[in-house]
Amino acid sequence: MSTTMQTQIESELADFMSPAAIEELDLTTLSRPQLNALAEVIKAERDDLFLSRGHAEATRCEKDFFDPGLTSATSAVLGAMYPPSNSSMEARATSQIVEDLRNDGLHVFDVRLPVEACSAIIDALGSIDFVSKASGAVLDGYRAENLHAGHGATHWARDHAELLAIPAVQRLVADPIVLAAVEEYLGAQPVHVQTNCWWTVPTSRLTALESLDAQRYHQDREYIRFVKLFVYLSDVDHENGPHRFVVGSHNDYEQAVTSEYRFSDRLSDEQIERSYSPDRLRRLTGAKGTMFLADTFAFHAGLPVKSGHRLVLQIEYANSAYFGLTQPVPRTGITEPVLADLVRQDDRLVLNYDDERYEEWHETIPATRIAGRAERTKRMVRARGGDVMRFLRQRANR
Ligand SMILES: O=C(O)CCC(=O)C(=O)O
Repeated sequence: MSTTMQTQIESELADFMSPAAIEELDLTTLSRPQLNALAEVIKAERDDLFLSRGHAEATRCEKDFFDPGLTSATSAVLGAMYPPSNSSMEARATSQIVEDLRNDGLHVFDVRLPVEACSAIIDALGSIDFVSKASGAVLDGYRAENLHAGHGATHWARDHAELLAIPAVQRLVADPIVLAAVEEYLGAQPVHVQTNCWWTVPTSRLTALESLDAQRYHQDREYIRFVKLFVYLSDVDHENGPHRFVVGSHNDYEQAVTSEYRFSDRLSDEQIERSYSPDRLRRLTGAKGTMFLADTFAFHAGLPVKSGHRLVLQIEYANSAYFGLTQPVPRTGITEPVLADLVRQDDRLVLNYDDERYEEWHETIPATRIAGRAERTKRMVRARGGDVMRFLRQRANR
């Protein structure tokens, strides 16, 4: 049965891969569900199936992507479908970044985003809606009076399109060095899948909300292979909740987990400290404008904020939009030539830029959907006669 599936896949791959490259994939090592998963991705890419998370769940292949063998094979196929276009000059300029990402899963840039660009972004954030993760409250802008108004630690930009409308953000998304490094690291032309921004403040409800606020160690598994550009838009020292990252754990995460581990599970600090030596536990402090690229398949977490607050901008790239929860953004409003040119060329980078899908998303997913998630949890817990905070605390400590 699997042999038939394997032959079928191999004959499809023959359209764009050499026999030697197909042999190198060694499909014989993949189980039947994994072959199914690979066939699904090829089909999704060919048919332009975009938001296929439901699809992936329906075929139960999502969990198979936690297997590095399948991820490598699929990434190699994506690399052959969308080969990187780097020139040798770019490759030289980005080789250290790529090497750091391969070895450590992390590269901290030795230059910061210039102060003027930070200020331009921060000014624009003053009139962008943010949503409190804990309460679902919508706050009208990153402003001093809103910092603590959402009753939780973390507040997210509601609509990625609003962030992408900021010219300095557009320039970052299409920054030639970042793009060349990401493409080389992913081994395929990247898709810009997310633009995020959030601020975090101290809260007395930390323990219960740490999990929800990504402040406990976890791995991301949003896309087949992906990498995130973090930009600090506030000064971040040990008090302001620096990002924590377990260097190299994208390569050896298995040593920290048991066989019951599921990719969305949170790990305690003690679990991580038992599995990795202190020199592998990085805390990323840095002045406003600090930038780093991180493969967050590695263990990572924010540190709860003790004082002040932290403001982060994040841009995510993936080798495929397959099974991502990608929020679409419109093409209209891309004004910066460096990104507008890629839109005009219909580059794979802007696959998720689509006015029609954005309109649909905008109409059907208002803030209430995000708020709805918190409301649903509360209703569920209350219906069982439970206490919401106790439930969240238990979940966080699981
Ligand atoms: O806030 C942080 O530093 C953690 C962010 C995080 O978990 C993520 O971007 O996947």
